[in-house]
Amino acid sequence: MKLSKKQFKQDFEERLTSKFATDLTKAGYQEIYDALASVVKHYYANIWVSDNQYKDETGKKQAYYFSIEFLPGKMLKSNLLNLGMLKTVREGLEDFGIELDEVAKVEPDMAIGNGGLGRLASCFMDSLASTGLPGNGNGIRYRYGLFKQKIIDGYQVELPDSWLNNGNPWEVRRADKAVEVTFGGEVWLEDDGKGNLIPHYKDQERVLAVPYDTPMIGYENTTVNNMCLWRSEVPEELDPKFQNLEYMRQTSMLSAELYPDDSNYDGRLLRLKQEYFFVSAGLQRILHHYKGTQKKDIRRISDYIAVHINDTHPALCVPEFMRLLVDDYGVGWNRAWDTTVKVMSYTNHTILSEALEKWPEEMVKQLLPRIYQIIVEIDRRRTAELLPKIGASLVHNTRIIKDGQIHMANLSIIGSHSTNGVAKLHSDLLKDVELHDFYEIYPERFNNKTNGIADRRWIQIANERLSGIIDETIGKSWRHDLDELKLLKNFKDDEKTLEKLQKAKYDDKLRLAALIKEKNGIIVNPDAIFDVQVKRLHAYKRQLLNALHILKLYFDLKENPELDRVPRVFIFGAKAAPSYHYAKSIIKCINEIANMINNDQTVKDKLKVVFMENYNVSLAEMIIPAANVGEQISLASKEASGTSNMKFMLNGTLTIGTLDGANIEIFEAAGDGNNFVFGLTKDEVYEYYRNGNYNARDIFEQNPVVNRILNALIDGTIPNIKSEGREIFDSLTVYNDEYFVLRDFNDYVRAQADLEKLYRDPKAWAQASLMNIANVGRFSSDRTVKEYADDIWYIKAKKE
Ligand code: 7GP
Repeated sequence: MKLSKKQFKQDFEERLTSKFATDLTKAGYQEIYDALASVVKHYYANIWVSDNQYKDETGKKQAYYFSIEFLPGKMLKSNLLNLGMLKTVREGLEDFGIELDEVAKVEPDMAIGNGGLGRLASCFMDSLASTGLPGNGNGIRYRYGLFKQKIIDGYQVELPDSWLNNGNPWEVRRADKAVEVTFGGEVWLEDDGKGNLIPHYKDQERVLAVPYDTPMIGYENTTVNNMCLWRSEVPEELDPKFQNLEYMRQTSMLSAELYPDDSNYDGRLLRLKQEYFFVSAGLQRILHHYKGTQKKDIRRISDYIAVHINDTHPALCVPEFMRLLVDDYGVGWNRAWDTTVKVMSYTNHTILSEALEKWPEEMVKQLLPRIYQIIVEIDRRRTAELLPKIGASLVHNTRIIKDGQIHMANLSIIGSHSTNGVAKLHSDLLKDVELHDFYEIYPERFNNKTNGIADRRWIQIANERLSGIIDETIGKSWRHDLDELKLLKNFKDDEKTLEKLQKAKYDDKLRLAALIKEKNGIIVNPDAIFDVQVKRLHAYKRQLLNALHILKLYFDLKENPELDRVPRVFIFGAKAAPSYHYAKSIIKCINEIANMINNDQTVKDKLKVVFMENYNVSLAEMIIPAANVGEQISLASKEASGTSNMKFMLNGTLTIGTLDGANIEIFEAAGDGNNFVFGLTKDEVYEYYRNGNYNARDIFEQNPVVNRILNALIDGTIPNIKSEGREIFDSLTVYNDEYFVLRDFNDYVRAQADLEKLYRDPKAWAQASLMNIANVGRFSSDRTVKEYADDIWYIKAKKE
């Protein structure tokens, strides 16, 4: 959008005064931020309106991405960038003596998601809009986002994230579009005399679902999609039975908290309620809109609408869509089923069995009686149809209702036309192992969609310096098409370009070093290798392997302080799930190891360890550009894809990693020698599973280095980790090291040494870094969403 600096300054000043009855001399940052956001909203509002009109008039097919989590981070700069006014606004504010980056700090991180799955959903939102694809989000507007992490005495402490306290300037509350979602009560079917079974209800609990729309603005185009988030409220006219405080409390709880504590029955029930709540509200709105604006035959809806089930949390889309079609819109069962399967598609994001959702039949029956009936009917019909064709064992293994549980992945696969994994290796594992029985029955439904990242946020916003250098070197076309970065390959031997890249990295390291000093009070050496592991804390991601290697380096230096070592700064960022005890013990150990090492004068600045608290999207934007090395060291087969690996690659960071998830595709794309690969392969891991012959205790006893390090966990060498050190020691030596940390240790040490060797040759390192950037194109989520659009959703991009 064309906007002059003069116009902007005028609009901004006026808005500041009209909104807050103040002026530039007195306004605080919160007021400045709100006024600025409000001006920006004014700029995009018309584009949003026209794009909605365009969508309604053309009636083109749209996709709806149902996700119980989104992790957008801050939106101010990304909206400005996408509207093409970042520079103008920055300069306009500068004229007033205001720093845009200071204003941006006021915005809370929108964190209504936990990690990879939620962040991917937000990358997709950005990419859908930026590629002109009509694709919208549907989720929950949690009052409290992901907890804020504090580190106190080395322990993780969780604080509530009340991100809405100062309002949210980007959202629009659409009270007119509220719908009702119902729970519990009784349902029975009565024949209407024409042979149709009509459901009748009694004593249902009604909840009002109010949508809040947030625009998803495309990058320098005219597409604005919608992320619709639902808030639960008490309906105005309430049955007397529900006019009590407990009901009010429960209703507001529904959209209060991201992932309620699921260690007790009430917490689990609440989670199931949340799942149905946003599914039902979202589908109702889609259908109202379809009937209202398009006036088309409901039986042709699959030509106009695609609904995506992001992991199994929205799996109730399948029976709810059936309910709406059959009960509310009078479509016959067979036609409705055919339509549902065409409309729905499903992505699996993990093979870890604890994440495969199942709900007790009884719970579903009581909370969602009609949905339960429909699931039973889907299961019954399918079983009757398939038994004669494929035999009892395959049918049994793939049933939706089994052992008193409703299996949500089974429901998702059966009720949709597409099931995909998120990287090649992961999709193969789904076909060959985890979901093999389904693959036998529905081979055509299985496909791969390797993840990607919204490159605009992860380089144009996070790393303006590097972006500028790339512009100078190859022009700006890469900003619209990340594949264009391949032009950088022509500069692999160009000393000037390599120097500039090195300088940019160094400056980003200085920026991070300053932040580390401010937040952690630790002074780090910017010439050191910045070696970063940032992601959720989980045993399979093996932060522990990283920590054990740090201990090795430390003991080496203690023994020989003059050792010729490239200085290292190890940086961690990780939240542990509040009830995940073992993960919290690892955080405590890392922090105590950091304390011990950072305060030991003998290692000087050759080794530092920094745990940055409250890792989130904004912190990632500071840390990732400054990384020389990114750690992607999960046990092969466990990380479905990973996406930080792609963000690092984009920022010229070299990866040290296992042959897991998307690492494999990254190593392939970057080319041999440009990253550091180690560890067991997926096949070797499965070989151990088959033979049951892994023995971690042997390694502990026979490898003196491992022995020394593990003993340090329990012999008082590392202060203040008496119970945590013991817990971790036992997990490795008594409980046989579930994630093969000790098995991969030696090869990890070897890869770390290779890495250090390459770092001593700055030119070779810079070339490898350049090759990572140059080959990152295919990891743009623009590519990923285009594949979803072409192969799964059958939606088409708007032509500008
Ligand atoms: C994550 C996977 O662990 C990660 O490998 C992947 O990159 C990401 O999804 C996006 O596909 N999974 C989750 O965040 C998650 O919550 C459980 O999975 C359902």
